[in-house]
Amino acid sequence: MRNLLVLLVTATVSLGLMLEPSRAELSDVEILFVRADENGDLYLSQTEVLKIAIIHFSLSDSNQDDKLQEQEIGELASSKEFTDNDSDGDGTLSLKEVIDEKLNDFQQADQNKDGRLSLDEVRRAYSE
Ligand SMILES: [Ca+2]
Ligand SMILES: [Ca+2]
Ligand SMILES: [Ca+2]
Repeated sequence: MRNLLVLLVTATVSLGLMLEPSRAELSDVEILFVRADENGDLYLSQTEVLKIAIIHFSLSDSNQDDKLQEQEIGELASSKEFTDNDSDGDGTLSLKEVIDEKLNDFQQADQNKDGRLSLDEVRRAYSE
């Protein structure tokens, strides 16, 4: 799950107008949530999660070969998660491998199985 969230939170988070000015500090989870919740219904649908993942995939794929090499995902690659997600073992992550992982994470995080993630569910997944 952590991998999903780290992937979603880009290095340069600029939320600007989307946040209430009174809240000085938002946790990473809240920032991620607001960014991903495109229709603003306070739930993350699979589509919303995958959309962010796909956008992030193309942003990370700097040599545009439709695979993520270790050097393209930086710190993430040093973890066991990289090798776990690399299901065909070619040393890179394809978009399909990334999406499979996201869907898997999504299902695990969706504790009440209503097909969407509430902020609480995302928080819980994040803290695991
Ligand atoms: Ca939503
Ligand atoms: Ca690449
Ligand atoms: Ca749910």
